[in-house]
Amino acid sequence: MLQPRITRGQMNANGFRFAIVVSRWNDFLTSKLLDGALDALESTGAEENAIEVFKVPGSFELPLTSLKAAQSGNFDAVIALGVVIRGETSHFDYVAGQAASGIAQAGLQSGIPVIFGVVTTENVEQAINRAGVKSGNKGYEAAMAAVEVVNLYKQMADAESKDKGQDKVFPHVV
Ligand code: INI
Repeated sequence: MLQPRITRGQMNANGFRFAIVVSRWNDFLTSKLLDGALDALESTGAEENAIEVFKVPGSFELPLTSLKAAQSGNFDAVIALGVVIRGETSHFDYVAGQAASGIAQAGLQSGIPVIFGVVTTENVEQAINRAGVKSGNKGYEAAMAAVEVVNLYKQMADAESKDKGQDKVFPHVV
C-alpha cells in the first residue's frame, strides 16, 4: 500500500485574522450563524481583535463585500454567512446561486479563502435546523473550515520553503 504524505490543516486559529461578512436578511437566523462562527473561532484560540464583522443587507451582497475584505490584506480568511429561504422569494435561485458562485469567485480571485456559510433551504423550519437554534450550526462549521484551511495553506507554504531550503515566510502571517 502506498503511504503518501498527507497534510491536513491544524485547528488552531491563534495568530490568524478573520473577516466575517454576515447578511442582515433573516437576521433572527443569521445572528445565530454569527454566534456559531464566533464560538468556533474562540474555541480554536482566535483573539477578539483578530476578528472583524461586516454586515450587509442580504446574501446577494456577500460576494463583493467578501472580495473587498479578502483583497484588503487585513485578513487570512473571510467567512460569508447568510440564509436564503426558497419559500420566501421567487428569485431564490438568483440570490442563492449568485451568492454561491460569487463567494467561490471571491476566493479564487483574491487567493484568500472565502468560506461559504450560507444556509439555502426550502422553508424556515429547515433553516432553523441549520442555524443552531435546535442542532447544527452552519456558521460554526464555516468558521471551523476557515481555521482548517488557513492552517493548511500555512503548512503547505512552510513545507514548500523547507523543500526549497529557503526561509520563506507565509505572506499573510506576521
Ligand atoms: N437575501 C437573503 O439573504 N435571503 C433571502 O431569503 C432573500 N430573499 O428572500 O429575497 C434575500 N434577498 C435580498 C437580496 O439578498 C439582496 O439584499 C437584495 O436583492 C438587494 O440586492
